[in-house]
Order: sequence, then C-alpha cells, then structure tokens
Amino acid sequence: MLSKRKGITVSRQIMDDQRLHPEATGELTGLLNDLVVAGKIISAEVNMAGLADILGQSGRTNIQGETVQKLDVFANQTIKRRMEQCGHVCVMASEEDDDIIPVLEGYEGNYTIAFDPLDGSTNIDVNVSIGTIFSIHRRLSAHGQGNVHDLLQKGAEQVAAGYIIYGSSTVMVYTTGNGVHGFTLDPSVGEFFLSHPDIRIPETSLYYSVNEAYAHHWFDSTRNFIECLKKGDGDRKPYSLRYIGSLVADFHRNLIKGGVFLYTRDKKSGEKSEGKLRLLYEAAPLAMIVEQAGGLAITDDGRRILDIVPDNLHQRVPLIIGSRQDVELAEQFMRGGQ
Ligand code: AFP
Repeated sequence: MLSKRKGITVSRQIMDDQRLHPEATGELTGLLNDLVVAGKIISAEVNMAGLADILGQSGRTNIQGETVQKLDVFANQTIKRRMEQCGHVCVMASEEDDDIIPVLEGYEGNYTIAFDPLDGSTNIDVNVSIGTIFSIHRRLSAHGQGNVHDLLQKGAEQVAAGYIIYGSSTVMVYTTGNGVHGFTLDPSVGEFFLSHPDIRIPETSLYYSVNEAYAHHWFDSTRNFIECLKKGDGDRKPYSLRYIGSLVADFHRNLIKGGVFLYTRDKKSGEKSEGKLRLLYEAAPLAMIVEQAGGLAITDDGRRILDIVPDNLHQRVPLIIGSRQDVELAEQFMRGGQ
C-alpha cells in the first residue's frame, strides 16, 4: 500500500523549490536531478560492495595523503561522469582530485559543484554509514569552461548543498535555501520519497561528537568545553558521546537528534594546523544545511564557517557544528569566556 509519505518524490520537491524562484531557468533543478541519479548508482554499489569485489584499497593516496578505497574511486567517477555532461555545470572540484575538473566542451552550464564523493572511507569495509556531500555555487565567470575562482567562493554564496548518506537506508538531505528536507530511497521502486520534511535541529542536545582519542593534544578551550558537557551543570544534564568517524553520519545523527560535532585544532596538528576537515567539500555544505535547520557552524576561533572565503581547493578548517545552544556554549569556551 502506498503510504501518505510516499506521495512526494525528491524530483517533485526540487521542482517545488524552483517554483519559489520565478526567474529560475530549470538548470539547478536539472543539476540536482542528475545528482539524485548519481546517488542511486552509488547507493546500489555500496549495498552490493561485499559481492561486487569493490571493497578494499585502490592502491592510491589522494592529495590529503589518505588511502583511496575502490569505492571512493567508483563514487568519484560516477559523479564526475554525470556532472560533466549534464549541461548545468561549468567546473567541478572533488576531494579526491588535486585540481579542478573540467566539464565536456559544449556542455558548460551556469553552476559549479564541489563534492566529497564518499566521506568516511575508513568505514567502507565495515558496513558503517558513509556518504556523498555536495556544494553548489553559481559561476562567477561569464561563459565557457569555468575556472578555480568560480569554485573558491564562500559558503554563504551556495545556492544548494546536501548529502546522501548510505546507512541502514539511503537518505538524501538537501537545501536550496528554503529549509532542509530529507528523502529516503525506496529500493523496491528506485525512488527517493520525502521522509523528513522541514528538518529543524533541536536547539540543544545531550550528545557530543568528537574523537576523544586526541584529548591529550587538545587545547584547554576544547578540553574545558567537553568536560563541561560531560559533567552537566544546573539544568543541563551530562552529555553522552557519539562518534562514528564519518562526518556525514555524525552530522546526520546530530541534525535529527540534536548534538554538537567538533574537530578543532590541537597541539599536535602540524600539517593539520587547521584541523582535518575540508572547507569546500565538508564544512561549508554542512554549515549551510545546519543554519537552514536552525543550528550553527563556526571555527574554533568563533568565525562563521559560511563567511570564510577559501584560498585553495583543499583548504582545511576547524569545525564546531550542530545544535545552536551547544555551539554557542562551545564558542564561549573557544573565546576564553569560560
Ligand atoms: P576518511 O574519509 O579518510 O575516513 O575521513 C573521514 C573524515 O574526514 C570525516 O568524515 C570524519 O569525521 C573524520 O575524517 C574522522 O577523522 P579522525 O579519524 O581523525 O577522527
């Protein structure tokens, strides 16, 4: 039986979003619909991974020095192939590629896309949630092939952002600046149906997500904040830890249940002196989503993530993201006010 919720498909929602902009040409709608197809293809492969001889390492390391898994390669190729000839994108950037990725000549469109094809690679082989994250901007250059400057725009200029999480079910969450909606893939019909309309992140929570193994490297600001959450205070109950190790999965959990995720700078950082997470492919798109859902995303020195103008494609950024009151409390510690 068709449940009430199976009424609204992701394509219909994308069309409805377009109707809010009478000046829209349908290009963004086309782009998002192509991304949905890429997400379905990747989801099918992830579900079959143990059988399709696609688990394990590819034998390559990426520009971040991380081992590239075979599924990373598959997801990256899938998105690039769909985007390069969808006719709506002028240039791309992927967490897995050193440089900008051109689109096919004659297919240049008005948008740019930056994406992390498969976030949480180390969880691929063990059936833990992983996901694709994307960030879309309008191009700055006039026409033809886009360039790196088209991609190096601050997060506040994003026209759409989202992720597809491959977990116990496959869920796509996206925003075009009019709220955040989540869609669950029904594999029996191959369609995403609206399952989480107008997501609002709880104002405060009982959960924090951080890699606590790094506690001995933390600055006092991070240590004191986490201690405060763990102890509780007055009306605030002690918080519990939830850390999956795939940002997209930790973020999704916190978006739905409430929580705060941190990946701050620490004393050991060295080459990761800006933390680990990437501004273009991870922090900026998730920041747009969290703000649209009523939450906040800042750096560990209190800058709004969406205001940061990237100076290179693979820029890293310290990230504190989640429920508004939790992030505000973190900010007080980071600014030395506690
Ligand atoms: P991988 O894609 O290499 O697994 O990295 C995932 C990630 O960038 C992000 O998704 C996690 O939140 C973070 O790394 C986990 O990093 P730690 O292992 O240092 O906690």
